[in-house]
Amino acid sequence: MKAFFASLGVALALSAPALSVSVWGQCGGIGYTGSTVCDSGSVCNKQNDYYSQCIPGTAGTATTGPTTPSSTISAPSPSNSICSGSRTKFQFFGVNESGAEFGNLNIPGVLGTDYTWPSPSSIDFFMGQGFNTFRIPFLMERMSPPATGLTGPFDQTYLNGLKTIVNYITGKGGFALIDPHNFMIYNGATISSTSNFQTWWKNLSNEFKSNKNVVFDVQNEPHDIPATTVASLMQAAVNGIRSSGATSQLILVEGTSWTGAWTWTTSGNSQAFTSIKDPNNNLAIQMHQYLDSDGSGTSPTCVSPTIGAERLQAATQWLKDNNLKGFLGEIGTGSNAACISAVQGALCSMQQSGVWIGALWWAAGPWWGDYFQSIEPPSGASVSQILPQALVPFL
Ligand SMILES: *[C@@H]1O[C@H](CO)[C@@H](O)[C@H](O)[C@H]1NC(C)=O
Ligand SMILES: CC(=O)N[C@H]1CO[C@H](CO)[C@@H](O)[C@@H]1O
Repeated sequence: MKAFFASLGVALALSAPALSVSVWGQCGGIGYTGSTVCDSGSVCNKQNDYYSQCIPGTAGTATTGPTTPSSTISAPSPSNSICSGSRTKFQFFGVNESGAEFGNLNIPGVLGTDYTWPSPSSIDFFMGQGFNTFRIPFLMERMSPPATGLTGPFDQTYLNGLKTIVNYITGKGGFALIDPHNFMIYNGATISSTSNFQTWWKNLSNEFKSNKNVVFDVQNEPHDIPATTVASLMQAAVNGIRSSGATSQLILVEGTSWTGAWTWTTSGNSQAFTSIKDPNNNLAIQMHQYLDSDGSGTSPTCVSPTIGAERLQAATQWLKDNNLKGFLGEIGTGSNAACISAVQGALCSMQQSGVWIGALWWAAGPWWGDYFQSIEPPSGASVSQILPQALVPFL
């Protein structure tokens, strides 16, 4: 595999400047060295300083500016050279916005030292690209201080921090996922009381019930808990959320085994989650998928250029068979040719299937530094290539 990519890379590098660029291909941007000439019938359109793309049209018909790609490919069944055939657009497409869950060893921790909230300018950047959805991880121990527990009062300062960023997003027409990023562990112990967990969600959803653009993400990545136990906790939360009066919002439930898509049908989740019910009928199954060898998202090396679609295949079939909708809450990779193809393949297979309603990159957030999956503008590692080549084509 290594040798194959090395020689393919050389071949492309040598031949690219002599050829014109096919539609949807890159034709300019900082650091780009390939051809700037588009195939006939398409024109080179600047999206940002890092990326210009060949889009259908002739000089004068194509408009410029960062929102062009989304309006250009927003036809009901978009088709292009990256992903052919009939596709269903994602209703929700965006990024995770990390920060408030940082410093989890320091409870409650200090705002600005141990944790932070997402930057409004980052939200603006992604909305300018045409993205509409932001997942906001936070810690349950900061929201509900351990001294008074899951059924006690919320920390008003932390709750207000969450509300501020949520309102910023939804005020601009975006969707905000409220994500207790606790792996089903609260204050050092696995959550086992469905009743307390239900009360916690009933109380929290009550705070957001008047905002229809809020999405309730019941719990991030439970693991080392039987799938049936996780499904019971999720069902209790769904019932709690609806009983608070939050009846219109989308709810996302996650399974055990870090809610991995590639292990969905072997972890027990596929059996445990077929009977999940939402009294208000607006629920999807959130899964996560990384494309490195152990599926953890800790290596920038992807297994192959086709691993994305391959790892989603069984879960997609399960969603179809059970008439359920999926939501890919985390996908992330390194910025290299194999990974770009693998992400394109994953998102393409999802849109072709019609059963996935959304996808989010892991992760934006102000404190990632040089993390290889950071998509925080202006210069996170995933901004220059992944964003334009593997995400924007799926708006
Ligand atoms: C949480 O819900 C319980 C049960 O409905 C209620 O007794 C309690 O006052 C609520 N607490 C908060 C902080 O909303
Ligand atoms: C990319 C990333 O941070 N992924 C995290 C997702 O969740 C798993 C499970 O806890 C973490 O190990 C990963 O670091």
